[in-house]
Amino acid sequence: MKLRLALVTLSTVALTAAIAYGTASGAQAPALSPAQAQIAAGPDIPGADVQAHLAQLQAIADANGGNRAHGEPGFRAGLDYIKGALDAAGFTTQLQEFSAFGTGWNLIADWPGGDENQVMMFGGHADGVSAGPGINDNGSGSAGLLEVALTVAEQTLQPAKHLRFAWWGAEELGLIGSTHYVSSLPQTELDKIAGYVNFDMIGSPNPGYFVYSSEGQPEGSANIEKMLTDHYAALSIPTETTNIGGRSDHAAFADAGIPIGGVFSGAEQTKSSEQAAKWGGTAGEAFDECYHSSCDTVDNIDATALDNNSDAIADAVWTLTA
Ligand code: DPN
Ligand code: CA
Ligand code: ZN
Repeated sequence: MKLRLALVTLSTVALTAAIAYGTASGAQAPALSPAQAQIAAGPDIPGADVQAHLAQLQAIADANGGNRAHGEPGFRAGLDYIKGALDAAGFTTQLQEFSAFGTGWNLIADWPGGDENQVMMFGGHADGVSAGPGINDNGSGSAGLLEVALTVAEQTLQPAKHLRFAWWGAEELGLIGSTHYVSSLPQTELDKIAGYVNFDMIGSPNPGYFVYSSEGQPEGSANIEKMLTDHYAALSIPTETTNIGGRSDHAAFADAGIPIGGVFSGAEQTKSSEQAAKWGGTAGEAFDECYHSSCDTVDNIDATALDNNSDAIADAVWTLTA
């Protein structure tokens, strides 16, 4: 009954959105109205709140030699900012130290409660390259995850599964932090992880809406792909699947047989004219012209993509832990 009502509301909203925004080429993917955002199980995350975290990460980079790279002071300062906010909100946090090209840390944040035998994880990397502040890569995923975690606390979410967030270190040096985390867990603990959803670059300035393909991934990944795809479809935001292979922190989980998924707004690849027609933005230019460079600042963010993808994180957290 509840489900049927939700579906009716959903298709009405989808239809309205399709009429309102049409398929005019060059149109921006719409920001969600509060009514649209409500059709998701998860709450509407205000984009401005995510941007406020990005401004903090930018300021931290500015105060620490211009970056948040592994082995540099800006990395730990950024991680401490995230940890401080989570601690104040009631998360149980832990810094997992590892050493590779110097000392690095993963930040693991557990939300108390839920079935400890079914752990659902959501994460992204907190380090950047040394060339710049790393705001889209991956301040964006880090900030979206943080704001969703703070909303979990605000709403005292009581998920059926146990909810765990992670901010990884040393991704840019070869997925070192996430690989260390997975290899540090005994098989009995790995068996309890129901899934891992990754958010690496979610506010690209010339954005695409990519959902990680479940093809060739562990069984169960298709459910995550479908949930994310359905989220955007309900909002009339077209998506493409992407085979990102081993390019981010889901890889170690996939190698351990854990279901994975994720969302990505594009990096150095060029947006095609077909993609520009459905997503807006500029064909023939990279999704992120500032990928891994000094200009990956707060100005290198599409506010609408950041907001839409943060809402997708929230929906994923609420839906996949239920
Ligand atoms: N792994 C990303 C980076 O940090 O450089 C780039 C990337 C993310 C590529 C997601 C593909 C998919
Ligand atoms: Ca929102
Ligand atoms: Zn990245």
